[in-house]
Amino acid sequence: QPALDPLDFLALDALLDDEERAIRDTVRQFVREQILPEVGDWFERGILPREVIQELAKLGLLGMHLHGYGLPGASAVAYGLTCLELEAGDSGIRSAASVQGSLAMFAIWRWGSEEQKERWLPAMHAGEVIGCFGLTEPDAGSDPGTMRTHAKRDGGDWVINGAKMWITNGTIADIAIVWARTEDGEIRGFVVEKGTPGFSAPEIHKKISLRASVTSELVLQDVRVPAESMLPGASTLRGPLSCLNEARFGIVFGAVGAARACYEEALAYAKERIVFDKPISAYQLTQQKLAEMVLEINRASLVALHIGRMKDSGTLRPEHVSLGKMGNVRGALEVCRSARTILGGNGITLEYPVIRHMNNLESVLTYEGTHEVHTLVVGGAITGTPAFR
Ligand code: TGC
Ligand code: FAD
Repeated sequence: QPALDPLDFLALDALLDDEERAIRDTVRQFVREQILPEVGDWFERGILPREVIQELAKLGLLGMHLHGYGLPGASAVAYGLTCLELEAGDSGIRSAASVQGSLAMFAIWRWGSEEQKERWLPAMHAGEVIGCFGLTEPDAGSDPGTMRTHAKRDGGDWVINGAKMWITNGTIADIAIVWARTEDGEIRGFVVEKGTPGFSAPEIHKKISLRASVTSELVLQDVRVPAESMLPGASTLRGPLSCLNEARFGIVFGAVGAARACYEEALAYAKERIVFDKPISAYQLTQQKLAEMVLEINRASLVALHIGRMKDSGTLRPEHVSLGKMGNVRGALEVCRSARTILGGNGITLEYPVIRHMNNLESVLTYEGTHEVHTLVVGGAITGTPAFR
């Protein structure tokens, strides 16, 4: 019998096809060569160099799961594996890709006019235009239906007023998809270009999570945009929520990447660190931690892969994605926290990736629907009784 692979305990690699493995390996190599040597420093300095997004574009990863308009049309599983490998680098890198492809591009791809699609999608895929997605507001996060940002018709234009909060890529974005309520109570999406008078995107500082990611406010004061900048297909909350399904799907996979990175580090460390004359990997308590990590990573990988196959076969529902996000992000946080203890004092420095991943996952637990929101989505689905209100 060949030895068990500690990095693929259940031999899940065999569940992927050659193309999926090839995409995964390409992204994994990119992360090893171009992200891992730098990302601790970016995290410490609180920056995400714009060139990183250009590199993601060169690999064809931005909007890779969409088709038409020169987009690759990759499978959901291939996109998921890409998110997994990017997040094994840092949640901020996966965020950059998922905001561009699953939120900003998807909003235009799903709800935009032909002109909007042709104008923006190829340029966004090429990384020439960076997008952000503004749904959350200072007083409307889990309940986006209470948004205050509003758009008023004025001749052939719309005039938008309001504020968005916690918007990934806001400050570096060339266009923002801004969701606003119209006078007749609809929820509409608008493409707002950087430089439009009255529009600004100041960066949010002092974060201690997702530091290798730009997070911003969007401020809109009498921002006048032409009628053609409105996405014609979406008129209710279903518009933005449909985009969230896409990004949440990426997180189901991505969280596994963060967990795997912490487990790998903890395993290597445990085998080398000598305490009381033995490697700490030889102690039962450490082995229990490592065994629980392997269990969680394999369980989460199977859930992610199954959800990916459901998406590819057209049977995936938003409630399934909620279950996946709920379980996989919580599980990844447990893995990372446990890995941190194995590293002892070294577990709290950026010399090792573990506390960076652990802190990042606190954002991942909250954004794209909090753990509680997804719990209520699943609870509502199994009982038939919505409990949000
Ligand atoms: P509810 O009355 O249930 O629904 C309103 C309309 O939306 C439809 N809908 C969905 N459509 C598609 N996908 C889904 N998942 C949907 N959920 C609901 C629904 O059918 C209805 O459509 P229509 O046309 O009949 O009107 O809505 P509600 O007001 O009760 O709220 C439901 C709730 C709480 C689940 C939802 O609002 C929610 O998901 N809240 C969490 C908000 C959230 O996730 N925000 C994320 C912001 S973006 C972000 O965090 C990016 S992080 C990026 C990164 O860096 O990676
Ligand atoms: P709140 O909605 O105020 O929730 C506070 C607490 O109350 C949470 O624990 C929540 O689960 C709980 N709660 C709420 N309702 C209930 C209930 N019915 N029952 C029980 N508990 C409940 N948004 C965007 O639009 N675009 C982005 O690009 C984006 N990027 C982000 C990046 C980062 C780093 C972060 C941290 C956030 C980002 N967000 C973005 C915002 C994110 O989606 C919101 O923070 C999230 O949806 C939660 O909203 P909130 O912060 O207002 O919390």
